[in-house]
Amino acid sequence: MRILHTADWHLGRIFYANYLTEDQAYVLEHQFLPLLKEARVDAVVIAGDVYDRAVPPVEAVELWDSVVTRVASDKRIPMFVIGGNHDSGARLEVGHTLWAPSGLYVWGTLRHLQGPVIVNDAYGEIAFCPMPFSEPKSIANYLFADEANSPDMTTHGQHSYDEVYRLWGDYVRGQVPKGMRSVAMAHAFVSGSAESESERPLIIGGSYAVAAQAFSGFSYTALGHLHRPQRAGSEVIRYSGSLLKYSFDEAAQRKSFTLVDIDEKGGATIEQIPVEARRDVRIVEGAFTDIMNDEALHQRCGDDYVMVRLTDTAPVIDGLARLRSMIPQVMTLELTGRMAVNDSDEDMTPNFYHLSERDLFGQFAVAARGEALTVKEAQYIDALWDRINKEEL
Ligand SMILES: [Mn+2]
Repeated sequence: MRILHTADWHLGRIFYANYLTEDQAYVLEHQFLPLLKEARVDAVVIAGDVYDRAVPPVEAVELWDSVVTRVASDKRIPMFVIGGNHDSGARLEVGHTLWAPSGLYVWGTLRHLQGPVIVNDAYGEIAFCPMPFSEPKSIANYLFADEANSPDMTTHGQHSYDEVYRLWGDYVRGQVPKGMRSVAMAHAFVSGSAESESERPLIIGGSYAVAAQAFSGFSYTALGHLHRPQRAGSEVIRYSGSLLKYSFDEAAQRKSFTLVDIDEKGGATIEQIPVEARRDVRIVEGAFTDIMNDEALHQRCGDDYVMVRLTDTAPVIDGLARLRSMIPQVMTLELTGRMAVNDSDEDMTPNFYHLSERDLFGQFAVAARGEALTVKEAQYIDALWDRINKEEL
């Protein structure tokens, strides 16, 4: 059986005031959907964070609707989806009883978990085991709701993810008929894995790390949450990574779809298909005039989302707007040169507190353009200050 594992689509995400829905639609239309046929995918797993937030924009919901409809109705490929910490699980799974007969299985919460869904391939049966994102206390209640003597999984009154997932893993494995191949799906932070800036902590305070052992014994575990594609404690316990780069610290990452081939004996082999995004996310570093004059660089950047790090130690006036005239999608500017000066040379930082507003502005003019205000300019600024002061009163 060939499974396509993906996660963390974050549909409806905003990147520096820019909706990424069109970029997401581009990859899903031009790569994801064709790939299902080209690579002869038998099942799709999405391991959480379908949406970027609990109440996503309409365009994001429409994109989701259109993609799952085509996978289920046109291509007739079973699709297994769990909720992540960005999703509203309850909203995500609305309609699940109607969808399941079409092969679209969605578990946003723990409420309708009823053991694994079993799918056949040429060698026999494979169990797909959902573990949708949930608070550790809810998971503990779900696992031991019917038992009088539930084990104490709390440390200082807090349920620990690690302990809860260890027991949950045991519980889920116990639901898989003996000897059957199995695929677990979870949205969790496995200890030792590498984080990116665009992930949101699973809980505020407390530990949300889970030992990889919670997922041992499955033929494959499809993880979501971390945005960098990576293995987590074993070759067959993996994060597919996010659909696109969602922060500048991911600029150097290669996003991918993960193809997983499960053989007759439950062995899994992995192939990563690089994501072909419409726009890349990149960091450009250098001196302002060099960047402004580098036509080859402007060409290379095209419509990519760019962060510029300026190495200039002198201030650059209106830098962002001027850079955007050459590289349209400069999203943000970092003044690394200025920061370095301020860090290393504390004595260079004058004490401004004794200066009046007018003197301070005069010094700013000198620093910004290398010459003092002319008499006419000074008069104009004086008049402005008078007006501001009056309005404040
Ligand atoms: Mn995520």
